[in-house]
Amino acid sequence: MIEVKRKERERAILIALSTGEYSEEQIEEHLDELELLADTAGADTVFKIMQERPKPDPAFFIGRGKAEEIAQLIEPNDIQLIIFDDDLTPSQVRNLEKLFSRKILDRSGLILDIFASHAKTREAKTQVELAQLQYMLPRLTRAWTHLSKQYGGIGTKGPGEKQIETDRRLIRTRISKLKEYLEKIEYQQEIKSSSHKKFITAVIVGYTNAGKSTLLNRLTHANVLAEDKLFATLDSTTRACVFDKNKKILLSDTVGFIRKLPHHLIASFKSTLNVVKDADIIIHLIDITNPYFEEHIKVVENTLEQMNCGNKIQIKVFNKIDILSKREMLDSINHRYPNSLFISAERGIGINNLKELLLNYYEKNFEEYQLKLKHHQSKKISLIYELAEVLDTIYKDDYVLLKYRASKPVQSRIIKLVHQN
Ligand SMILES: Nc1nc2c(ncn2[C@@H]2O[C@H](COP(=O)(O)OP(=O)(O)OP(=O)(O)O)[C@@H](O)[C@H]2O)c(=O)[nH]1
Ligand SMILES: [Mg+2]
Repeated sequence: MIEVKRKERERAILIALSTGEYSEEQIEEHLDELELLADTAGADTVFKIMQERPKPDPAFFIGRGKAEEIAQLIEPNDIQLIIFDDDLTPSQVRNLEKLFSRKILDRSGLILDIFASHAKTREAKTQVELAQLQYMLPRLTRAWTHLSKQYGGIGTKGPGEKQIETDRRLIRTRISKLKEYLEKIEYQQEIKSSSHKKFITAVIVGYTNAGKSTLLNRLTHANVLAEDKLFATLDSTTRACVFDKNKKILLSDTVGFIRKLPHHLIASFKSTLNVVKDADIIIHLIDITNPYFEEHIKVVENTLEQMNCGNKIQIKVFNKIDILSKREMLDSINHRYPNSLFISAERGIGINNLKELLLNYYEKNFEEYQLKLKHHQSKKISLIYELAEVLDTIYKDDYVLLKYRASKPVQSRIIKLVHQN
């Protein structure tokens, strides 16, 4: 990947189309969120524009007239970037770029750009590069590559210009290389996760900036970076959450969700998102102070559905109650979302209730067992080590006593295997 050094922040116009699907207020909120995304990517928003149309104009998305009107704003306001809240077709991008003579980005391109600059590990970098190439492939035109080279900055870093210039075929080859590499990672993770399976696993999911990493840190002293920024986390981190008497579950933090998350991203983040698939419990964390938290809940649930994880045990946990001004909201939310919890991950409020809930689940599903085996049955002894959490091993003259903890299905498996010859 080629990192383009940004000397200064870019100035942007944000544009959303109102087709009647969302209320005006909702679209304003989408634009506010787009502004936050732009800010994270390094752009200052100068204008936010909403255009009403029953459906997008195939050539100019917002219609030629409106586009020409906006073009007048560019020079006097020193605009470098125009960002649309919805995905544009390659031909809309071409037409608008010609008219504006500036870079055009859509929400997906902007999110990909942020992911590219936040990716730290080789895995995250590979996942982002794959998503960027797949996003770019249908948009590869001479005009596009020419313009992106000319402007640089937001939305133009990532898969190097070299590949773009050379050939689409090269990009396709690169895509399959990256896919191969990610499949390898996935395979290694599968091996790792099957050894994890002797523990109960929970994963924290939620809209970006809900406080997931803060909660992981609070429950496990993980020391993961948590900041007031969208997509601070791209990799998942797993740590043990320890209750008393050696009881523990494994807890993971993961990448945040957002509305209109590019589908290429979800597909390429498969190995990262597998922690969600493997989890026994999903902790769905919600920022209660965000006025649009109900829409966020829907986005997260839809994304979970897309990942075929919609039917897992889910605990809804409302976060940031320390700065909630309308306390009376809690009652109505409690009514609407029964069995949900209210916490402040940062201040440590309500954390014990969450721990209790997890412990309850643990105790319901995991029990302690013991088994006597002969010394020469070393294969069976190591099998128990593999499948269960061994708490104690006592060597006697004529037998070995194993004390261990396991889930009921694992225990039936152990009994069956131990009785086999
Ligand atoms: N007031 C308050 N702020 C919180 C609380 N929990 C988290 N925050 C703040 O919310 C911001 C986001 O927290 P993170 O833990 O990074 O959120 P995240 O969900 O991991 O975000 P991404 O990884 O970017 O998706 C940080 O500035 C935190 O300090 C809370 O209980 N109360
Ligand atoms: Mg995070």
